[in-house]
Amino acid sequence: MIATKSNLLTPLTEEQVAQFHKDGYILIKKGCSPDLIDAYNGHIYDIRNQDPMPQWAACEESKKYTLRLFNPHKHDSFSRQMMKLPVIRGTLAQLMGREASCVQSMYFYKEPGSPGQASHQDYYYIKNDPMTMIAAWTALEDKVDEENGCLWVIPGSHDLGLLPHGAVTNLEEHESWTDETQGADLSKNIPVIMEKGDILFFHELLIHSSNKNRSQDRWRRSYVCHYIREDAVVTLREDLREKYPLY
Ligand SMILES: O=C(O)CCC(=O)C(=O)O
Repeated sequence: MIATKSNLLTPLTEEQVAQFHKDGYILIKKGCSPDLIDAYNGHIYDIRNQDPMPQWAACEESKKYTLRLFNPHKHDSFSRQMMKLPVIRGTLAQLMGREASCVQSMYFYKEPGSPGQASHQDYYYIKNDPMTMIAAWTALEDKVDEENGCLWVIPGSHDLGLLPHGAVTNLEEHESWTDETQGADLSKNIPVIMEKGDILFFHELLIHSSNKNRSQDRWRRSYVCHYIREDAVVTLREDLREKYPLY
């Protein structure tokens, strides 16, 4: 479905809410305008193009535009605005039955040749109570597909509960420092092909992953934020306790 101005705060139909609960995810096409995304990509580039880089974004010179930038929403007002786009706020409120708060953000550069993330469930990394977490994954490239390392999901896998996670098995494809879901039927994985401005919402127990960016020259930038219901709390991660409202 396409978000229009009139339905930004209630973008989903009842069928789509039901589809999210059945599949564990829902894709909103053109949730964010391409102009805004171009401006945001330029802004993120400028952050690390400063000399010196701001303390919160500092990294080795050679890694300036690689992999991911953690929690820009905590330090950067443009990232906070992108975190609380009306269409995101509205979708989350419909899915959670109440307003959401943001607890984590990541800007992925995922440059050509860079690895993806092995299959996992987000709840494994971010325990929250009551369990209400949903991610919003915004595509920041004209095309995000199998070649440049799109997201893959196993529809309905959020109904399996939390599965054990262990060491990553395919280091050619995936980052080594994360953990991988064990016992999942990976033959059920499907790619989520997206265009600039599309936003994928997915449940904290949905098994998802991404592969290496195998393209020659196509980046796979994306902005991913994790939200919990406004009355919920992150329980174990001290670093993600702070909640950022969407209004
Ligand atoms: O975008 C990716 O490659 C992985 C993102 C992801 O798994 C997540 O945000 O939980």
